[in-house]
Amino acid sequence: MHIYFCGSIRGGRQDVDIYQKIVRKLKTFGEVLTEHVSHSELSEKGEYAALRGEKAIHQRDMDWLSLSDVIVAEVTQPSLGVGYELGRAVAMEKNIFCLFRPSSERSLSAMIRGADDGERVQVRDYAEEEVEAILDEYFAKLNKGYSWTLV
Ligand code: 6IA
Repeated sequence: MHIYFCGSIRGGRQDVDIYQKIVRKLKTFGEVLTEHVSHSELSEKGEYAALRGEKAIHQRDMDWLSLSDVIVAEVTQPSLGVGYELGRAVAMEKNIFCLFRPSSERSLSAMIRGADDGERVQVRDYAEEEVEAILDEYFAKLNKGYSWTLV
C-alpha cells in the first residue's frame, strides 16, 4: 500500500514530533512516500529549497499523490500546501483521513471539516496519545475493503 502523509512545512513546524509519531505508525501499514515531511531537520525555510526547484517538488508530490492508495493528513497546524494536497486528492477520489487535535484550541477550516463524507473522506478529532490506536482502526477497516474503498 502506498501512503501519502501531509503535514505543514512552511505553515510552521510546531507539530513535527507528532508527524514523526504518525509516520512511524504509518510505516507499519505500507510505504510512506512523503516521509521527509516528518524530518525534524526540514525547517520552514529549509536548506532543501536550494536543492530542488519548487516546480520539481510540486510535480513529484502530485505524482506521488496519484500513486497513493490513501492520504493521511495531520491538519492541526494550518498549511496552504496541505489544503492544496487535500483538494487535489479529493478530485482524484482518493481515500483521505484527516487528523485534528482539538486540544490546540484552533478551529479546523470548514473546507476540511465539511469535506468529511463519512466514507472516502474522513476527519477525525484526536488526542496525541490515541493516534496509534486510531490509525490501527482506520487501516483495519480500509484493508477489509469497507465500502468507501469501492469505486
Ligand atoms: O505549505 P506547506 O509548506 O506547509 O505545505 C506542506 C505540504 O506540501 C506537505 O504535506 C508536503 O507534502 C508538501 N510540500 C511543501 N513543501 C515541500 C517540499 N519542500 N518538499 C516536499 N513536499 C513539500 C519544500 C522545502 C522548503 C520548505 C525548504
